[in-house]
Amino acid sequence: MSIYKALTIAGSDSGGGAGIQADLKTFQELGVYGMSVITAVTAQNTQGVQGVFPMSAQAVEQQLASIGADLRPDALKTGMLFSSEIIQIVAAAIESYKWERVVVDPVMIAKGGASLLQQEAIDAMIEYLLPLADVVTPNIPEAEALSGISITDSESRQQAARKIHAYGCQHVMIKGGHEADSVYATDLLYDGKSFTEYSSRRLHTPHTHGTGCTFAAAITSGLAQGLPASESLHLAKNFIQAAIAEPLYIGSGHGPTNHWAYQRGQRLEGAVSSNTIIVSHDVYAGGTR
Ligand code: PXL
Repeated sequence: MSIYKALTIAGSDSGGGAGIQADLKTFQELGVYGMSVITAVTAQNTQGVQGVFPMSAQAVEQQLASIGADLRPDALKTGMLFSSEIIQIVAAAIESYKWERVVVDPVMIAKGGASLLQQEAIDAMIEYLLPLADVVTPNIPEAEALSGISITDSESRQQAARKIHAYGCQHVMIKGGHEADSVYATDLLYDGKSFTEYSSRRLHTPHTHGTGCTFAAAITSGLAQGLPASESLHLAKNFIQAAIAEPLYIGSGHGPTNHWAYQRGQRLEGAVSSNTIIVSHDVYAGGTR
């Protein structure tokens, strides 16, 4: 049996719901061996972020070198990178070790408003990291920050996707979780040629801490096992839908998603439950078919 290895380069969440912890749980659930390079330590719980402590450049570089010398990842994801210095170190490592199948989750701000990326680092992300990415997964505020386009409707979302794609990545997935639509959450994929929408029933719950990290980690797990990007995105959409549908109800604030839910659902039902059914369809530029 081949052991597929996935690497997360991200921040630690002491509360266990987001960041490195969410990524490693997701990798484990989806059958890939998880490795981590920690860029920052956050002190946080379900109530919010109480502290952010970036690692030194040397500490990040050394972790990357240790992985690079011995444990080639089959895919990797980046999450909280904090500064343009760390972004440049990470991009240089990806290039020099020729790591492939790169998912960039352009993490900027935590739910409560704590900054996880310095403002000037957005330019570094565009210049150094996005050209190396197979898949970039901004939410709507992140897509606006990366593209400079205010997203108000499906046309402006498509424009933003085109602009981000032009920075050099292969696939842009603009996530719809922050959208006003109360019935569906619709993500928009652009691969440089066509648009595809991935819709799922919107789940109304405050327990969505770590959703973005978990989604990107699930994509990375698919890519690590050799699935194409489109199938990895389907897998990730089902994984996150299950994780949100069955919250754990721990902590007094915004609780984490349930990383066990997808595999438990598969075992119990042998198929995706109605919560995890997703609809994907191609979109004609300028409107939905
Ligand atoms: O969900 C974004 C995110 C990423 N990484 C870390 C975080 C958070 C959100 O709180 O704490 C470490």
